[in-house]
Amino acid sequence: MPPSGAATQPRLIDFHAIGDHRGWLTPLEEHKEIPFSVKRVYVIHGTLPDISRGFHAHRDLEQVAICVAGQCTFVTDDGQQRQEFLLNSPNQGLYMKSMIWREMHHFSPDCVLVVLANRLYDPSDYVRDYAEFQRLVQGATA
Ligand code: T46
Repeated sequence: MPPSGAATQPRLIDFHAIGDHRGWLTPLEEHKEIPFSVKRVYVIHGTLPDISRGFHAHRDLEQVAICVAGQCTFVTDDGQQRQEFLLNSPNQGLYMKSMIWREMHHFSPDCVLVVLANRLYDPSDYVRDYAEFQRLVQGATA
């Protein structure tokens, strides 16, 4: 049996890059490399020096974040455990399910972060207050 909560922990997914004499191609298909149907894609780029982003959770959203150029770090928090992930490869994606607090730090100037999501943009899905996030996750496990 996996430890309680393990299924909802963020995790890195390794993609398979196809190489030939021209370089590399990394295919991403829904329900294959990406564990959900993709409804939305957004790109974070040109992040200014010493800027951090995120600082929220989502009530009902699955996402895979892929750093296709440069690097940045993600700090994730499920209310009990904080984890840090370095994203620095187009061949790896960070998979996050709902109710994971996330912060993004240490963007390199060339960082291009592509995020695939299973739902359209909905501002009401965001939990931007950390105390409220803690209340919601603790309520869910009580
Ligand atoms: C997340 C992390 C990894 C839209 O209009 N449509 C969109 O699909 C998104 C994602 C954002 N926006 C608007 C909302 C704000 O006016 O773009 C602006 C910046 O969004 P936000 O401050 O939420 O960006 P980050 O970098 O803090 O967070 C983003 C995602 O919003 C979030 O879902 O998980 O990247």
